Amino acid sequence: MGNSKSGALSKEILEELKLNTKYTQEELCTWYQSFLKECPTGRISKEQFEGIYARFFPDANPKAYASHVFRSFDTNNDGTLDFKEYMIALHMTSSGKADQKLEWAFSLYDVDGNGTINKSEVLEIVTAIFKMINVEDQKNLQEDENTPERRTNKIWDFFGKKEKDKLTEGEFIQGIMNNKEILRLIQFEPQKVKEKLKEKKH
Ligand SMILES: [Ca+2]
Ligand SMILES: [Ca+2]
Repeated sequence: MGNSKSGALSKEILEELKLNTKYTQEELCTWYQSFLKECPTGRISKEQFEGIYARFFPDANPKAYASHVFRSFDTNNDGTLDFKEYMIALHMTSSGKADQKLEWAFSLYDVDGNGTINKSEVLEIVTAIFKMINVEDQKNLQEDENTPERRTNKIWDFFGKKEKDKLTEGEFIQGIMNNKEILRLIQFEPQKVKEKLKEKKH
């Protein structure tokens, strides 16, 4: 309920972010100032968020992926990212702990948010990831993972699932812990995103 024009971060949010991210108070306040400069309303719309991705990936089509990432971080489901949601997103995609990242990955792949992942949800996210990979890099992919369908089949087989089966969060996380190949196949090089975000803010 703080006065958005004061430019100060509420103590509550500050404490929560200090608990849930690796950032210090000083860093968080600095981030908040640059956040307000970019988003004077204190909220990022889905279109703005997609715009950020579009700037980072000028040679790709990141819109679909960005919209899924946006959904997964809009935890109160109000159609915008506030500073807290944004910082959690930034922390998670860059330096979050492995188990936090896997929980986040689950919510990314659970497109309809019903608590399980089916094969068509995997295909939807993998298709969005493919739009981020430039054509030259796609040529270098292994044959059994060089289209969204093939990669989805491979992931689904790794999980030991049949066509109509579903994955629970526990199965999803355990499956990835047991097989690092799955981790490689389900993600889009978050490291690169992190570096680009850093370049932008500093
Ligand atoms: Ca929100
Ligand atoms: Ca689902």
